[in-house]
Amino acid sequence: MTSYDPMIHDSSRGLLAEAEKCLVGGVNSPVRAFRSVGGSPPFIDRGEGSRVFDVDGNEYIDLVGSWGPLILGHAHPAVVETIVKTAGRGTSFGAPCRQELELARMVVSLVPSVEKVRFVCSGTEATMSALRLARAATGRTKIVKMAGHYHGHGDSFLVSAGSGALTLGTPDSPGVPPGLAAETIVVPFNDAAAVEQVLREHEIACVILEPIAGNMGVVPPAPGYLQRLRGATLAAGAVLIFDEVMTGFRVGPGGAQERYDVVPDLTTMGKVIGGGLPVGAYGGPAALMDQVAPSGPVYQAGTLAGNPLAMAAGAVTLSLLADGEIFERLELLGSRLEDGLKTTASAGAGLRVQRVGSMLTLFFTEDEVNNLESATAADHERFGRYHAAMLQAGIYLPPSGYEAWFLSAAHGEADVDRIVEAHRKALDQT
Ligand code: KE4
Repeated sequence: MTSYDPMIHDSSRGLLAEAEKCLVGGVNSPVRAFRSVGGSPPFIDRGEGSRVFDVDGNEYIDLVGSWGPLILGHAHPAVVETIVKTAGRGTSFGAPCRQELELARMVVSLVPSVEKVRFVCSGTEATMSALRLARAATGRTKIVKMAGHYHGHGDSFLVSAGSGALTLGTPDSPGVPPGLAAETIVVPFNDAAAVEQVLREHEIACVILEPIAGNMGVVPPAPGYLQRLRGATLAAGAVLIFDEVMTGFRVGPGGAQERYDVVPDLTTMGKVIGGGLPVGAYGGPAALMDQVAPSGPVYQAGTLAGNPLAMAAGAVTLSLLADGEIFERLELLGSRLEDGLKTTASAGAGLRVQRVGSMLTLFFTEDEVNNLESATAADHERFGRYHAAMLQAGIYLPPSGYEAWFLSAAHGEADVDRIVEAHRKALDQT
């Protein structure tokens, strides 16, 4: 047995060496290992507002925000107080509780497509469950996803585009049965004609996508693209699933579907909805959702689903977001950051910033990034060097050029100006 005493205040490097003995790769989610940018990940000791502090006492302006959930910033007083108060009455009962009803009512009132919702414990569970529901509701098995979109690690989603893109998928990870991967057809994002062709040639259960891509870097939908997918899926009897795990309550109170005024059949959610605790959700019209157990035959369950602690944290978070004022502030702050990143780059610096609200990505390319192919064509080697320089300067960026940077309500103009100053110096160094 490892005799490591967790109370020893070791350095990040010391802790990583220990962690690698008992945690796979020293982490609990691959991207945190910094493999794509190089270097060694700091162990974060605490967060406060727009800042995180590592075990070595370094302070950073945080643009990861736990990959999206912390739109209010770290340790928001109202969220912490709610968690403490709720925890004192018990953390989970495995029984109906008021808190899950309160959060459900908020989701139904804010998200246009949702009449009924089911809470789960992660975005992966939400998308897996929505997929099963779509297959059950249509009696079909084939699905369509977009190259470069990430929907969690469910087997049907860990699929690459087969040769010729419009053909059947091939596993993206060992362990995914080829027969299952073949039920997934992968097409380029922002190519409505490709989706329309697949819908003509196959019996499709659902089309699932990130309405604003965030997992190949931030890539907005082309004008009219979401509307065309809505029309084509309706005509084909296929379920349209908006995976709003990242965009839900991030780009507005009603998510991307409200921002672009396109109503999907099912919506998956996560991240912000848990206020920093583990929560996912899927929802849609009662006619569809009532096919899920115990109301219908589609089975899905979860020990900690709807636990009062996570529900209370989510409810207080959404209550602070519901009037939209925070999103107006985040739009101004996002625009200030985008302009700062762009204007400090000398002409021809070979970079591009793509943003929707408070989620943005800097790509080292001058070409528009509108799908996975163009995202991949950016200079990711340079991003690795840039990431290291920004970390050194006290700016904590996601350790991959294919991720979104997130601002929170706790960030201010001074934070943005500090980020831009560090950015200017980092460009000179890379
Ligand atoms: P989780 O199972 O990680 O809660 O959610 C999966 C998921 C589903 N859909 C979208 C659009 C998502 O962005 C995610 C998770 N996002 C990644 C980062 N982009 C989580 C970070 C990680 O994997 O460590």
